[in-house]
Amino acid sequence: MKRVALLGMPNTGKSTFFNRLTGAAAKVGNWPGVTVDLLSAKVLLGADMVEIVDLPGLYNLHGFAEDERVARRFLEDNTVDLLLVIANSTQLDRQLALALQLQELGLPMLLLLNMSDEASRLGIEIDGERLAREMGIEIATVSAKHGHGFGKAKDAITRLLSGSQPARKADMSKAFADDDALEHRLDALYADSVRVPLTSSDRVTDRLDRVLLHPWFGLPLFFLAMLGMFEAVYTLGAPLQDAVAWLLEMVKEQAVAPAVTDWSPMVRSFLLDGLFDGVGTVVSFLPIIVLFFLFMAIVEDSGYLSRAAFLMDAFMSRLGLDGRSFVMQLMGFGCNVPALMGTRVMRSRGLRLLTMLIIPFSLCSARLQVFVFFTTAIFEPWAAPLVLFSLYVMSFVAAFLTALIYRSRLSHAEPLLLELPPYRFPTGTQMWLRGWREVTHFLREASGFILLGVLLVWALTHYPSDLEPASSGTLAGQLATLFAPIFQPIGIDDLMTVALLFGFVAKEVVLGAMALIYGAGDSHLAGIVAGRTDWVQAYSFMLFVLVYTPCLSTVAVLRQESKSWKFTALAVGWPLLLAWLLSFVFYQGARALGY
Ligand SMILES: Nc1nc2c(ncn2[C@@H]2O[C@H](COP(=O)(O)OP(=O)(O)OP(=O)(O)O)[C@@H](O)[C@H]2O)c(=O)[nH]1
Ligand SMILES: [Mg+2]
Repeated sequence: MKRVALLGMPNTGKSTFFNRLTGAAAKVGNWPGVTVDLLSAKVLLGADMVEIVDLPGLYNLHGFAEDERVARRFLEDNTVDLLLVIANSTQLDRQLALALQLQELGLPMLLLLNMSDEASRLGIEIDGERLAREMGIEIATVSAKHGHGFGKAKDAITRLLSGSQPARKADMSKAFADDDALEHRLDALYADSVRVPLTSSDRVTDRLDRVLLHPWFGLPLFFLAMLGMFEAVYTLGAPLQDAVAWLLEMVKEQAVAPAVTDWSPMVRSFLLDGLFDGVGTVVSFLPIIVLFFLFMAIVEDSGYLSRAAFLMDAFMSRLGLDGRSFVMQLMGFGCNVPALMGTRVMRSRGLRLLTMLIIPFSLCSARLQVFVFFTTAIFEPWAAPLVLFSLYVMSFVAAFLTALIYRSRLSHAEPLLLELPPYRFPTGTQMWLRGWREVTHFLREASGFILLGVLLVWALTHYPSDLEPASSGTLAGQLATLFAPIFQPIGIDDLMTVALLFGFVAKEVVLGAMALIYGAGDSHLAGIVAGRTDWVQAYSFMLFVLVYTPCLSTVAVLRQESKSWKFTALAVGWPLLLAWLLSFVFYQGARALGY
């Protein structure tokens, strides 16, 4: 099969073009370093099935950050039929250098001048034909986001691939060509083909930045925006979640239950109280998750995250981190796994490990489910959002505390060169793709981990079968008794202990497990939990869920990215200890005060 590799500097629209060409849903975001691993998809071009590979952005071929290495290693190890080099038309003075370097590799190449919409808005004129002639390659002008020029670009790709030359490997020895000569050629090309008006700055971006990057108001505004976003997710999402729960209950009562009345009680109990309630409870949170990711998509794609990195950089450096660590932390609020992988953009190992150590404290969407459930079940409507917000604050407290403790052991001296992209707003299609990505991701998780977790909990709570489910004689009950000396001092009772143990696998399992343990679907679960738990116990439980290991996937990624068992052990052990300590202090403190 023919192979096309997408290369270019970070944040030039490679993944956007990839999605348009292949119909895939690769993650797109408005800051450098969104793609950190290679991603491929197949598409029919002309008569050939062609593999398109989306690669992490790279500044030049000598780069040594982990994500840049991914791109270089790919070129070293694979034959490529066509290099698709993508450049941001508004920054050709810098972007052409990489194109020239890549040209030296001796592979067939098509240069895409992307973001033509922004270039023309800024009044930048590019003589593409002249540039193509002088560089001796083919060039197409496109806007990957809006689609201008896409048809022509696709035709050019098809045509260049139809040549009968066999695929070749890049000649990496040429990658280190003479930089001075290259610089010289670049200047000449740029002067010949690009016209930039005297004032070409983006006025909207400048104006917005004057407010949003204000030395005093910048940070408070950012936190206000974040608070507003979480409020919105909560107020819009909670009713939707109730609606889904109600719908599932209807289906269970009206359709599923009558259909299985004749089956043996054991199988019926398993299907209704196990599978349906367990998975249903988790699925009912889907609206909240999707809403959350859509809001995140806006924050991320607008370019506001890069501003957050800029604003927080000074503070983060005091903790031994930098602005990018803060961005990863925020990314982690969606899911910790991609955030951990995102640290590949950091070159210093110390900085990378320290950032990886704090990311798992980010209150990810799986934990959000548990907290939304508990806050609505236990607290008054006016208090619930505040309690939720306090957990976000605790998430930062745990992370910053950890950084303070470990910064001297994982020190670094990597200066942060941050580029602030212009503000951009996602199109409807981009939002749709994003939502779809999250739903499919969630359902994949649901069909794997969650299903397995629910099955296990059901087995443990229902065996031996002659006992009351989840009573102290069952396997689950015995397990809880075993751990009681650890969890009693922090106010977590037997049944919730079982939920916590399974939460180690994935936080999505916690609510499913509770539904099984208490023998109730989502709509009844809240009442039962509220009857058995007071607010101090509930908060202690939430604190523990917030801080201890998020899920097995994060552990796997921590190991894979750090390549160190010792670090992985620290990244699992320390949060467990911290979770217990925080819950202990809170629980015993609150009880001592008479609550
Ligand atoms: N205005 C405009 N924005 C674009 C265009 N193409 C991409 N973008 C935006 O540019 C930003 C970066 O796009 P990505 O596709 O994530 O860029 P990338 O090159 O894959 O970035 P990395 O993976 O970080 O290297 C996103 O906000 C896109 O919506 C375009 O043609 N015009
Ligand atoms: Mg990308």
